Amino acid sequence: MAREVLDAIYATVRKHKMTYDEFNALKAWMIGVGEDGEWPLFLDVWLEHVVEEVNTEHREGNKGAIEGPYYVPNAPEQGADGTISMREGEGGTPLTWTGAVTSTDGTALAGAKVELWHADSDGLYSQFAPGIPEWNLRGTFTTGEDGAFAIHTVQPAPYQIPTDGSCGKLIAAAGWHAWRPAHLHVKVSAPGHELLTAQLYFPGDAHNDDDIASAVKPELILDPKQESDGSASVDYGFVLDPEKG
Ligand code: MBD
Ligand code: FE
Repeated sequence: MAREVLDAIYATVRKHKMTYDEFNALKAWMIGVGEDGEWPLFLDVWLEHVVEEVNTEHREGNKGAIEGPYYVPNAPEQGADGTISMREGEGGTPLTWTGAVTSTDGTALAGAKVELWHADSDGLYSQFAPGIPEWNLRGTFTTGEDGAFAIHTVQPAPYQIPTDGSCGKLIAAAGWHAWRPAHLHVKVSAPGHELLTAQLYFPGDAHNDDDIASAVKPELILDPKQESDGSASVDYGFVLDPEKG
């Protein structure tokens, strides 16, 4: 693949007759991405969605989405019906999310893991933004005998790619915007089944149609109900593909 990537770059250089000023700006920018620690962000925002696409197109079960740069394994276990770790007075609309994990043949998957991580109501992730307790809004839920789970959390805010780093410079130079719609990240796993990495979105978000990371799919947009107490509730389950033997 390296040969083909380089050939594609040569074709672009020839087509646009890249100047030395442009070549030197490219070098400085790429060095800056490394200095800013933004290669994971760059690759996940602008490349991962195609990798996800070609690796999951065979699936009959749930649609997935990119993992992104902020997953941390082994988040605290909260059982089949539990509340994610959060601060006293955590911002955001409380959300109760119920669902079940099943196999493509409809069998309930007991003991399946639903790992959930998401931004807070400022669009920030624990373990990556300063000043947020470890594991905040990160948890592992395990389905009961009926494959069901109930998760209590809060709705996240939209996420803005940092504008002060090298990825921000690219976005500004290209005239793009820096936003991802509000989203919940999940990894859903069960023995004998393919790991599902997905994201769930909220209806009406301004960036569902133009996510900077190109990771929204219509099947992944939730349909929450507003409850009289000001909270929201949603039912959304996962269908996992059995591993091919
Ligand atoms: C995120 O929160 C995210 O999910 C992705 C894919 C890229 C940047 C930030
Ligand atoms: Fe994210």
